[in-house]
Amino acid sequence: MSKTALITGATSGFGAAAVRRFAAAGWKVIATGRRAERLAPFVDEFGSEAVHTAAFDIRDGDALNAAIDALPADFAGIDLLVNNAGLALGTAPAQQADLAQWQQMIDTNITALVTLTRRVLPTLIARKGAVINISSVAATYPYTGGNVYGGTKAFVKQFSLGLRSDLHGTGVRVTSIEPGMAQTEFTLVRTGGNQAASDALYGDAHPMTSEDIAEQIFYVATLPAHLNINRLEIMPVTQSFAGFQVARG
Ligand code: NDP
Ligand code: 8X3
Repeated sequence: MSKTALITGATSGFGAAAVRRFAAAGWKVIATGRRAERLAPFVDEFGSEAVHTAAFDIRDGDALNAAIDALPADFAGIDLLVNNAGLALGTAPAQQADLAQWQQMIDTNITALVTLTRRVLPTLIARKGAVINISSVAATYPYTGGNVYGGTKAFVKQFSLGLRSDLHGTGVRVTSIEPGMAQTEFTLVRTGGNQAASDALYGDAHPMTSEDIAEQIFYVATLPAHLNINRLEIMPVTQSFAGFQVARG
């Protein structure tokens, strides 16, 4: 019998590639995101028996619960939750940052993620399923302007480890995947639609692709049931670390 994955943030980037990777491998997929017009093509491509779509703003707890309540029976047995929906907004230093942008990152990357996880956990426990949370290298390595975004991803990383602990003995697996630079709509969103900034960041840098990350998600999800990767940090070869900074005078 095919397994079922619920993948958030499926309208773009990692999430869209993951929907295709899992559906192509015979999984049933629940694909979510706000842009319904980006979800519909998955049904055209894979069929309504393979992909169920639910368009809602993940920050809206009522809409989230309604989408789970409305799952067709064929899709209600969720075996894998991929908490991928998320965003960075802005690169300003904290002292100049827009508080509304900080709030949106917290609401999306943290509050919505824990709300959906809490909602789906009983099903995952009943089915000895798995949670894959998309954190970031920004969870571990601070950079200027990363402030709240990095903080939200550090939460996701630590929440994942905490879930592992709480779910001890249930057979449910939990992994925090922590990617570095990957070319998606991430930078367009972060810069408010600045295509030149996005092109400048990724240009000639051989960043990771959405398919690279989808492949890692699929790999983690399809490991033998007795194995749990706790954290998976992954970067393009072209990206590494810089040193500390010192202010003088
Ligand atoms: P994209 O911008 O391409 O995709 C982000 C996805 O999140 C979209 O499908 C978007 O859907 C969804 N999303 C955002 N806000 C909401 C919301 N309020 N309600 C529902 N869905 C929402 O970026 P990526 O694919 O790169 O990002 C996926 C995840 O990977 C994010 O959590 C990001 O932080 C993380 N990440 C990205 C890295 C990168 O370099 N690209 C590196 C490390 C981590 P829609 O707008 O249609 O609602
Ligand atoms: C996205 C990667 O380095 O832009 O999470 O923060 S980074």
